[in-house]
Amino acid sequence: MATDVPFPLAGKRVWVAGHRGMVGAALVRRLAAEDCEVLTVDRATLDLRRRAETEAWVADARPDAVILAAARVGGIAANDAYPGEFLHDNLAIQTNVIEAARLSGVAKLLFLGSSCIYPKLAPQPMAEEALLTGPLEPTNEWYAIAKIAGLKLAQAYRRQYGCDFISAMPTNLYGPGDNFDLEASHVLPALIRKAYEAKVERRPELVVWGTGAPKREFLHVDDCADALVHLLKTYSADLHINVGSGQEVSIAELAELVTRVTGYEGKIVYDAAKPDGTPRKLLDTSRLRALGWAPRIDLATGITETCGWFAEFRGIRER
Ligand code: GFB
Repeated sequence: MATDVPFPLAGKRVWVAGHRGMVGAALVRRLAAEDCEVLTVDRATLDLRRRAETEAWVADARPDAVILAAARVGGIAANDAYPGEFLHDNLAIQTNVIEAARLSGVAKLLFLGSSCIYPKLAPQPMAEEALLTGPLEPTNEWYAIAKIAGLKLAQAYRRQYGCDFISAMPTNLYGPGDNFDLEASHVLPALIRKAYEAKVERRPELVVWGTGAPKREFLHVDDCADALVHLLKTYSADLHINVGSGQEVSIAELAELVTRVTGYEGKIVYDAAKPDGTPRKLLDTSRLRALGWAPRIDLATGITETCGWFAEFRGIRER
């Protein structure tokens, strides 16, 4: 069966669900270069956890395509602290949006998952086939279970109803518009904020959670949005597709990189009482590359740009 079925966006109405988030905002920026109409709706107008309201909104808005970037997300601490919300909210949002899309005859839907769907000790790099081959990382199993259910729902709707619903699994993302709340954020925004604050307040130490040994792959959100639009326009099959950069660093290397870019000269210390999470999470992106997509933003450039964005956003003056 052909997987490269063209879905031109010209003249289409494309709903970006979750347009206020880092990924959704990047998608809106990326879609501005396409000849399509981008639809968005604020959370105050529509709570995607409410089924009837979601179905009514979609029926009224009549999108041709949906990119499901709305989700309850967070870093290792937030995932661990709010398992009920991470499981419930994500199950509700994705079930409601996918079912509403089916009922309204949406021609194409792209569901977004995460690289944490794969087993904690999956062979690296992790190919799409690694799904459901072993136990999950406990700190984020609630989120991972929700995301696995979402990709399975898209698959099930393809099979039962013939809906052209596909799924993409992005690696750890970063970039402008990220969440910089130290309790809820992912590692990169946390380190950027900690480094700037430590520098401004002339603190002698910057605390990094865990041992510094875990490795993570990072992809700039603008590269991610570009890959997602590429998949929306060209890919149509059951199998979810990994979206990554191949750029993997240890948390210790990442901390060094961030302190270099921000100019923080104090000491980096490790708080081993905080969890490391999964030891490694590198995606095998051969499929995406074979579909004709490659990343453009290297990690050092992306971090420098994100630091600049954060400094401007927070009104931090460089000296
Ligand atoms: O980015 P992060 O929170 O998420 O943490 P995961 C990655 C690594 O960085 C862990 C370490 O080993 C953390 O202990 N780390 C060091 C820090 N300092 C910090 C800090 O100040 N803040 C944070 N947050 N981490 C999440 C999942 O896993 O990744 C989600 O929980 C999702 O489900 C997301 O998949 C992409 O990469 O461990």
